[in-house]
Amino acid sequence: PSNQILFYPYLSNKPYIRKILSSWEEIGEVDEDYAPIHTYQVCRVMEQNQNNWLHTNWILTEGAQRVYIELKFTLRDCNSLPGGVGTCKETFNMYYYETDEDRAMKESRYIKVDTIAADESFTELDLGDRVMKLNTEVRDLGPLSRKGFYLAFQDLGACIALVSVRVFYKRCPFLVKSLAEFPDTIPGSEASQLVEVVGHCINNSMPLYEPPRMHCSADGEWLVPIGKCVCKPGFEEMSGYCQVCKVGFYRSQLESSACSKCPPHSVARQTGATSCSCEDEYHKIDSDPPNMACTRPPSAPRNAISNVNETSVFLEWSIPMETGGRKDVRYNILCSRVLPDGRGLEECGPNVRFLPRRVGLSNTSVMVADLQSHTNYSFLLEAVNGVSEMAKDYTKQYVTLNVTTNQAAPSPVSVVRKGYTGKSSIGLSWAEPDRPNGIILEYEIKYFEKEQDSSYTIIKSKETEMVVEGLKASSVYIFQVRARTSAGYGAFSRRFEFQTSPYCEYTGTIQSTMAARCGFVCLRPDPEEEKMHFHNGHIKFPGVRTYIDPLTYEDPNQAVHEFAQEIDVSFISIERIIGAGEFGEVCCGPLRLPGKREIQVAIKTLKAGYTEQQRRDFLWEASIMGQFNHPNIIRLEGVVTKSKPVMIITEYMENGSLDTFLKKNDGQFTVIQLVGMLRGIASGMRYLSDMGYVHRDLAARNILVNSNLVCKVSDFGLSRVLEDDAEAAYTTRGGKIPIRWTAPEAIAYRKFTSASDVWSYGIVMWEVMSYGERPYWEMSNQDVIKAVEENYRLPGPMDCPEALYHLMMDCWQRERTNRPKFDEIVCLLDKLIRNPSSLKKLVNSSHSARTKSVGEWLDSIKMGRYTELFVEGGYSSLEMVTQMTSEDLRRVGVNLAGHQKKIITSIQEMRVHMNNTNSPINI
Ligand code: ACK
Repeated sequence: PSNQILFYPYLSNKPYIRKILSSWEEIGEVDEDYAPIHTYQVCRVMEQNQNNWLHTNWILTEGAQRVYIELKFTLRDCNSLPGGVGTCKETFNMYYYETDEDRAMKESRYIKVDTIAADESFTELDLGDRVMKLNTEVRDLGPLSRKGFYLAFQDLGACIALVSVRVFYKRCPFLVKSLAEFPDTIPGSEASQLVEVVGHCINNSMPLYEPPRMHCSADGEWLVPIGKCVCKPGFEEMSGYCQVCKVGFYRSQLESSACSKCPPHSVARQTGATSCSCEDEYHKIDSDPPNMACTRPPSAPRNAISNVNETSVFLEWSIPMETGGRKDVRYNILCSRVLPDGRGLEECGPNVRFLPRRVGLSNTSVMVADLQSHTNYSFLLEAVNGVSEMAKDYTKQYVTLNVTTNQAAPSPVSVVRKGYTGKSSIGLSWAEPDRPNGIILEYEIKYFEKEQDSSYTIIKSKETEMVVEGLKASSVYIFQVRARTSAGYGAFSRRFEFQTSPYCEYTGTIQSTMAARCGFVCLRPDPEEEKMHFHNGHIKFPGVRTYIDPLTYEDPNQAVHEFAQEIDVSFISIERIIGAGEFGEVCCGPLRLPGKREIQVAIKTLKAGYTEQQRRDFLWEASIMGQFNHPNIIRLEGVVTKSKPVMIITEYMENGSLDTFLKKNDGQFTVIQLVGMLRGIASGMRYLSDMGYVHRDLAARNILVNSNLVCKVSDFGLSRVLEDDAEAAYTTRGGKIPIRWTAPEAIAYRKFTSASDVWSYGIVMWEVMSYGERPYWEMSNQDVIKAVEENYRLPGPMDCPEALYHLMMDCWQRERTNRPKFDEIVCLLDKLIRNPSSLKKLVNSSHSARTKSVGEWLDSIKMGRYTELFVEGGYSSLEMVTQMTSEDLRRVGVNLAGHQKKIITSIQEMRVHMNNTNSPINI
């Protein structure tokens, strides 16, 4: 009876199942819709101290850490109970107990989940109205860690009908999102907890950047997606799956979404292509984007034109017809020089400049500079692009431009330096222009006295140095130099200002007659003559440096090495013998000093078996020559004393000694050329006299001539002059003297001075002007001495300008102080050269019976064809010819009237001339 149920808390009053479980009863009934329902009820509201437990079975958690319990129940309103029961409760308790196995436990071990109260309780009224006031309460449990648990409901005296107990847990369901699968996932135990789950990329897809992740919330919701999967290359996403690309399509990048059609000139022959391959002859480079068409090398540039400006060429062209489908077209230039005579091409060297550059040009023009002037060039113009390198079998397409550069004048000479400076001369030197643009034929030196630029002088030189002569002493001159090539003259250098040394004046007797005037002047006969040597950068100034007699050295060897460079014999090769000197053979050959250009030298040797004295005497000459440095003094290159034979090495003079040279070339030179030679000798002698050196044996045989007709004084020696010169004869006082060349005071009392050298110079002048005639002919030395003593002088040579003869005569002044100085002689000769008309007046005219043969005479009047007839007819000398009449001519065989007339006129001229010059010596 204590279990008596006062009422049925639920609806039905007709339960069809009624099971009494302790205090709780299990009741089966139907709901208002007559659907069967199952409830557990208890209603012991009338009794004290109720403690009624209802247990569930063991419930498996299935791994859930938090489970939810949803209770549906009705609860009786205590106040609505008849009589108002004091013990009536309106709540019940829910407990749980975790275990790993299905083993019931004592209630005391259960843990309370909550006290459950009803939101709405029902009354008698409700029952009568059959209104069901169903409560729903949800509680959760966790964290759970065992396999299962039990639930228990404790009733402490309420009237409850437990209609349903739903136990559940939440889970995040299997999900496919962005091609990633996420498995069915049980959330964590805490409400705020998110369980991170890494997704798995579905077939043919792969993570993009990072594996895809999702977060499973306690509520079973997938939250915070991170990363995603995308289809692999060669596949594309379609309705949530990865589909393979079709033939002709490709997909290369994860970022792109769909398969794309292959770009032009490329193909994909299979499905699933990640790229397309290029058709034949088309290419791609790595940096080309996949959607770019395959490309080809470009065709040749078009419309190429050249524009020549002196030695520069401007090349211009249009872009190729076919760029190959690329934008990276560049141009390369290949420059070749066309060798003459079909010898092919030679690549342009590194000196040719290309502006902006030679290869990889992006513009369609280039400037090619610093080419050689007047030269044929061939330019190969090639277009390339990014795939040219790959297209190995592709025949490159060029366009060729043939260009001939113009002549370009040389660039200006930049610096002019002053060298040897005299009273009337200044030595100049300069460097070749930076850009000669051809072979420099000569230099032009323009100069004028400062502030007198209305009249200027121009002289020429083949060398990069020259001595400008004929200047006023103590005067400032302005010099400018320019170079000439076959293209013409370059611009003049800037102006350089140099001053001459203090004044010199010619005081000779002919000074007044010459009236030679400095001014605008003819060109020098041979600029080589002006050549100046600046040895080791030392320039010797007259008066500053004087000649040192080697005798002042105790040890002659020391003197040699003071003034002469020792040359290792290995640098010399002897090629041939050119003559015999006093001490041994004179040879010639090349000298190759290290670091210097090879030069031809003359080698005087000392023959074997010499005495110590001979060796000393031999080297003496070198000790003297080594002190000189002048373009008209033979230059010493050095000596060989450390090996045998001992040698003296001097510059080589191609034309040998002057007397022989003149004899060989009788009548071959212009007066200006002869005067040029004389001026050179005078210039050398001026230098020697300035140095305080007296030559004592100045004669044409001791002058050497080079290939440019430059005359240089040679043969320096001891008082040996008198020993080794065959011309030297013993005088009454015992010395050996070249009588014909020597001044009377030197013969008489050995007064050798520069003034006596001037006398000898006069004799040399005579030798030169008479092409090597022997002075005083076959007269004996004694007769010569006598004649000179008696004031006889050599007559003017044939065709000798009067001015020159007057100068000779001045040199032969008895009183030596009346003779001109070498300085004055140079000044005068310069004036004569500048004013050639001053050389017109001759002491006598040509056709000399003494010097010409019949043949030469006939040749000179272009009647040489009759020579044989003349000789056969017995007219073998000009003396005989001068006797001929017109009748004689006809008899000889000259029949043409015109020829007869020409020959007769010449014979008449000859007669007149011979009457004028009947004596060899002017007395
Ligand atoms: O008259 P030549 O040909 O010139 O014969 C003599 C010969 O050697 C004996 O002296 C010639 N000779 C001397 N020195 C030189 C030189 N530096 N260059 C050329 N020939 C020279 C001279």
